[in-house]
Amino acid sequence: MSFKILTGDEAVAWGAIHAGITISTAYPGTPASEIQETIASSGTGTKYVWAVNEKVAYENALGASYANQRALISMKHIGLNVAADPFINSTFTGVNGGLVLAVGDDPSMYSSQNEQDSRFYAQFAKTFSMEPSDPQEAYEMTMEAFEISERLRLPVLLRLVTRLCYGESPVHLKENGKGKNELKLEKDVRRWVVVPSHARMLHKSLNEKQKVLEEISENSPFNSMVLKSKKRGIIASGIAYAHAMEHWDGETSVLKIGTYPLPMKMIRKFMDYCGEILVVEEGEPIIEKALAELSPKVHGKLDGTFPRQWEMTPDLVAKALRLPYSPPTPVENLPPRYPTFCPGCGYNFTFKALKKINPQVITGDIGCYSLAVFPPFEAMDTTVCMGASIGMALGLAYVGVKKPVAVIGDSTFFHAGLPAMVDAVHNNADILVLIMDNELVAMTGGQPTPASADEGKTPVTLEQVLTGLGVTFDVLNPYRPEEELLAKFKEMLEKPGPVVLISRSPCITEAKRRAK
Ligand SMILES: Cc1ncc(C[n+]2csc(CCOP(=O)(O)OP(=O)(O)O)c2C)c(N)n1
Repeated sequence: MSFKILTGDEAVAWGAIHAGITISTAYPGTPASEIQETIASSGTGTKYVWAVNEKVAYENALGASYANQRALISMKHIGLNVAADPFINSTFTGVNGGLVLAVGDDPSMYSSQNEQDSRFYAQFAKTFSMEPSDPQEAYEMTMEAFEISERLRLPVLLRLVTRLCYGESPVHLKENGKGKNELKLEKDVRRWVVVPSHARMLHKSLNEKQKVLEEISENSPFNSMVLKSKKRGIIASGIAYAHAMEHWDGETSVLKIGTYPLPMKMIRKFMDYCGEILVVEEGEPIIEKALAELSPKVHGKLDGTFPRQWEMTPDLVAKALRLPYSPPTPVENLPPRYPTFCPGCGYNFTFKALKKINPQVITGDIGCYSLAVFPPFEAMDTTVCMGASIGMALGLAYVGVKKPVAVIGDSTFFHAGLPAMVDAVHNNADILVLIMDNELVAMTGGQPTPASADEGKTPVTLEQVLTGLGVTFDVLNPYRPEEELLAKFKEMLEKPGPVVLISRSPCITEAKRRAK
């Protein structure tokens, strides 16, 4: 045993390494990117792949699992919307080598477009999920998740949240992890080819597995109960359990939940024992809803004891327990300060020029350039999800809006913009696509894009892709005088049909980091 101070993300990475993974696949997204970064810098030589998007990352891992290898996939919560298709179908096919999907939820949306709760996805896909309450548990659960995955032949979802991902605590590590599985290709088309006749049988067997999932949950060491006061009990899960324990009086009964499907026998026993029950959970009232059906003595988000949205905090727990707490002090009389681009970043000049051009509508996308919505630029009308800039510009053009401008980053273009770009060409749609190319994924910490030549990779450039699509394109240097930028925008906007302008300026923050 050795001992290290680790964040939740680091603990998951080390758990996976010690569980004998052969490969880790990911697409960056806060708060989960550091799982893959930890594997990359672990010095263990574990193969890691930054895939073009979450769907491909998931499929990479599923392929490895098919060959009996253990694989970890990591992404942020909304990434699972992109990977939902293979994730859900893989609960039908099942897995061979252990497959663990670590998903970082972001309550309060510190760096996200929504605060969806990934536990729903595990429920929806009818598979097992685990929710660590601290980095030690994140490490142990990750290792156990691989065991459960191989036992059930199902992918296991590890639900993480921002506080857990970035919070640090001491973790005891097992020195020698498990060795790697033997590489084996055992073909079984009745499982792995989900044509309807096979899929019907697979759904039946997935339903039959549910009892085993429940038994594992019922007997899991990650669920535990302290029976004390008969009057009052707390049921808490994940990081919310840690918040609840900050205020534990030593008398209140406590049921800690770490696995799903919920250990209902344990819960019933606890509910029979206790009077009033407070449910403390991060995200949606999933546990609370299951209990509210059993008894009216349950309090939480459904009866207004806690807010329905935003992050659970130790203060909210203290308030619910009628203990002293310190509400946040409102900051008054300060002028609003908007987040903006780094000084010297080429985005400053491109958006200044675009604002002067004043197109009828600018559909935006997700990345550093989303900040163009704020003053002084105010040059973005929509930002919905990755890739939506081009898809929505198409919709606008189809109904007669004049030359919509879609603004999208280089990584986002590869991730989800490409299919819409294919449609743009196919439908000869009258749009301008402005690709903000800073040669990496800046928003999430500088991960590579498919155009990167790092570590012996073959760069797939924007120019290659656009040439292949046969679309008219040009490259803009945003550091040129503004008249030149304006002239280039005007020239491109006058061209009929879909046109692309690549505004290229390497990320200045990354350049500084590399220089150091
Ligand atoms: C489905 C999904 N996956 C991941 C993310 C996290 N994320 C936010 S912006 C972004 C990409 C940014 O890269 P790029 O488009 O190149 O723009 P840049 O930040 O470099 O300007 C990512 C991966 C997300 N918001 N949604």
